Amino acid sequence: MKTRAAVAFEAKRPLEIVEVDLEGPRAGEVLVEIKATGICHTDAYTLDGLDSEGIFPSILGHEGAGVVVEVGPGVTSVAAGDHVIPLYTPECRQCKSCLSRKTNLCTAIRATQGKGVMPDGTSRFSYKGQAIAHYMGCSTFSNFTVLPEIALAKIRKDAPFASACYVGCGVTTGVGAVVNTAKVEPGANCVVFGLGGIGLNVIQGLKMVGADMIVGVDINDTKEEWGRRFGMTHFVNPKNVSDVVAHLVEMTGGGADYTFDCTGNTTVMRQALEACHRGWGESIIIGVAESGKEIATRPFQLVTGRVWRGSAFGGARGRTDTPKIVDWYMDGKIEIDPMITHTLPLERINEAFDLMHAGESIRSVVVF
Ligand code: NAD
Ligand code: AHE
Ligand code: ZN
Repeated sequence: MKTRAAVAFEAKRPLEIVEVDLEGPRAGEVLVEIKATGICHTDAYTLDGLDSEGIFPSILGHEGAGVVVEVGPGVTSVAAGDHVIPLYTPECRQCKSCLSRKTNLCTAIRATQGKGVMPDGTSRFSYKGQAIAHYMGCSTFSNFTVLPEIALAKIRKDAPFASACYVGCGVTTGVGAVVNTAKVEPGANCVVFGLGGIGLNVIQGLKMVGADMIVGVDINDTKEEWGRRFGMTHFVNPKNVSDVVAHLVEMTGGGADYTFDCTGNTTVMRQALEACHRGWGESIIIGVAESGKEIATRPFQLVTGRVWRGSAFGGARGRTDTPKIVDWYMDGKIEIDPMITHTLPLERINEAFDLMHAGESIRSVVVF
């Protein structure tokens, strides 16, 4: 079939909206009509050529929601008409990682996913006879896409696609980092670095679990109002203080119980670790750093009890946890709608990247 898609033909070039060819689902695969997709900073980072796994040409997008159109042979867990969220972190429930119960990082199809192909090693997308790579196993910047069955979470049908899509990455990543990765307890003092589409979801997760101080740190002063809107209690712009770590340690009475990096900047990651309380403070790295960047700190920071952790997709087990997060939204436990600052048609998707780079959006959503 033909489908409209925004194709990344080359790094650092705007996406082009073209009609691509899409092959139907093979065994264990599902054809999905994408109804809405968010634009995450990770899409921008890959388009900017900063992703060591970046492949071109490819169809980016990993924060979608849609409807199952057709299932391939052997598919049993979803059927035509089901509403689904594509999962860049699938959940096979059979691999060593899934069975360990220690991680959400299912390894069943990670190798082929990273190479931009389906588990059988081939792409379903092509343009003028040339294969186009899938992205993070999702490619939600296409009106129709094909995914492995294990990479689809079935969600309730009354959830609007234009907000449910955000659960496909940003909401789950932020709220999940609090609930699943850090397991923040009521009364904790926390610091969130970077108040964008992820950081604000960390903030609303912290408020939900009853954190005490929720300090937001951002170089963009316009983010203060956004942070307070979702539960932030204090704001710091690092440009206004001489030593941001010392300032945060002082503010939190010796250091934070938990800090979260939602910037992807390795200097900030160090600050986040060093703003933790001696003896027990934990820093969660959520931000994705540019290819080639490394983190550093004095080992003494760890010797004296600070802990560095990472969190991918908020530690959520996609097929199990994502539908529950959609329920939290539908039940009013968490908010999504106010964070969706811009809704655009596919033809204007490049504006979403411009808005993000200018710090003018929280989340832009493309509605097909
Ligand atoms: P965003 O662009 O919406 O927000 C980033 C925020 O960080 C902005 O408000 C910006 O002003 C702020 N910032 C930038 N530099 C800063 C600095 N030096 N100090 C303080 N604040 C600074 O991006 P987003 O969509 O929220 O994504 C944030 C990061 O999380 C990205 O690196 C993205 O790739 C990553 N991410 C990771 C996961 C995961 O599973 N680990 C999932 C989604 C996104
Ligand atoms: N491809 C990059 C790493 C990118 C990365 O860390 N991705 C996060 C999700 S970001 C979503 O917006 C993730 O889930 N990572 C786990 C995984 O298996 O990819 C690189 O450095 O090569
Ligand atoms: Zn993302």
